[in-house]
Amino acid sequence: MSLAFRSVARSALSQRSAVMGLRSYSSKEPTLKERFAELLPEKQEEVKKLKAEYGKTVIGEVLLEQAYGGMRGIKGLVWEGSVLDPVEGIRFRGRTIPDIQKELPKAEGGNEPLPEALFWLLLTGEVPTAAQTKAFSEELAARSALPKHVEELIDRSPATLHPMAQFSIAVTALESESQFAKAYAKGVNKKEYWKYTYEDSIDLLAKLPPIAARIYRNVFKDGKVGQVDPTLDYSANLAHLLGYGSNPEFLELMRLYVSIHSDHEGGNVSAHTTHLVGSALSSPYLSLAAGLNGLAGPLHGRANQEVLEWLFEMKKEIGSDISKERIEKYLWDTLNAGRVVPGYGHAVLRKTDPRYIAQREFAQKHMPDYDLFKLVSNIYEVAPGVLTKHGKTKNPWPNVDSHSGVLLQYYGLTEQSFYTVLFGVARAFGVLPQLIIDRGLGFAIERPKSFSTEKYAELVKSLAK
Ligand code: CMX
Repeated sequence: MSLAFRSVARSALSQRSAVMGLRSYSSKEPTLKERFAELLPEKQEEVKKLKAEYGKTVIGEVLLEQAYGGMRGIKGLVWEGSVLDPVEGIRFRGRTIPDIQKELPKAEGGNEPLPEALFWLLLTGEVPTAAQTKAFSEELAARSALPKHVEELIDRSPATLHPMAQFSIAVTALESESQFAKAYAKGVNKKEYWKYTYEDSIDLLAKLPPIAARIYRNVFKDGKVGQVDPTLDYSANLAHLLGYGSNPEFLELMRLYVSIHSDHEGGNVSAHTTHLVGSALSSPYLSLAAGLNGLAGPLHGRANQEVLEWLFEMKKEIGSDISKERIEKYLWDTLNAGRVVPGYGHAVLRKTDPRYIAQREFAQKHMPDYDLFKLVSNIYEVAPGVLTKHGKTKNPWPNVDSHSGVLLQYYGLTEQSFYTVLFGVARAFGVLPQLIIDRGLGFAIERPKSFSTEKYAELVKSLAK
């Protein structure tokens, strides 16, 4: 961390202490990197002890159908930031979405959590103070400049290239900036890996809004992108760069959106891919780019785009008749055509996704009469019954992607092929803390065992005897 930034952070801390009449923390309250460094030895010890005492304890069994079924439910990953309960949904370091809405620092006059504070929580398990959060926002703004070659690469991408492909290319090209790759090439001691992973991760997080906005402005608008404002929080800067910064409600939406899309434990495609690629000691840039390529799939993050396309097709077909009977027929048409209902179902969840609920509550507060919201609400009343009757999906309830696009449409961000990029910016808040932890705890390169069908057949027959 640069000395210049340290002094900005410290001065923000002293201002807060002066305002609140508290003792001065200016030389005491640690920065995120300092706090993580303080906590790491204890965590390393905890993991070492756990492995020594229970390393040979059996933690699960694997059925043949799981090997052929996307490894669903097999325990084999370590992920510190969040755990997903099938019924209750996500908890970030033990906290539900309403908990983080209550406990995490907010922007002045705002109600939604600041994702910067969530990043801190995911990395350390601790809620930062308002001053620490502010200092972290300033640090991110200070690190946001893009190298010229990355700007040029985005500018040269054809408008017909999907925004997610452009996003992945730009993040990959940031590899030129990797402090981890440079330190590794110089033969740095492995105990120091996490420090370079940290620096790359914070730089990368900082650069995502200008990258996302450049893609958006190039593909859909006039190609002009504003400057990051060091006085604004991360989500406000993201909104400003995209061109929607003048609406305070949209700023709040971005804070909520980035927070709830950040982390969803380790087994989902984008999180697992980032973690897997990082395990080969690829830099955070290459690791996140790999994760983004997975997020771009229609069964994962791109479902937020698919939902809108499906809603528009439905509107074209059913016109103004958004009665439950008409919606039910359209749902059956989708299913009978051998398609999935986008935004419904989940590999782990077995109830309505609390991320859906949080967005629904936001809509009820800010856009109760919006026609697209009414349509989505009516679908919510009908689709679980239809999917249950259809009898295939294990979870007939809506997931996060079912609602996010409607909120963006309301505020005028109508280009749905961009929506997964916003998800990608948010996902970085979940997967980068884990990459830093992975290197801090010295996790091994991932290499599970695979067999051919012939070999599995031999194995199960011999076990069945
Ligand atoms: N509509 C129709 N059929 C569905 C369905 C849906 N929404 N969800 C699951 N099914 C089907 C599956 O395709 C599968 O069919 P086959 O047996 O013919 O292969 C069957 O039901 C069983 O699937 P499952 O065990 O319930 O679900 P999976 O864990 O395999 O898949 C998911 C989970 C999310 C990919 C799936 O529910 C789906 O395709 N949903 C629609 C796409 C979507 O919304 N994705 C976003 C998820 C959240 C995110 O990652 O962002």
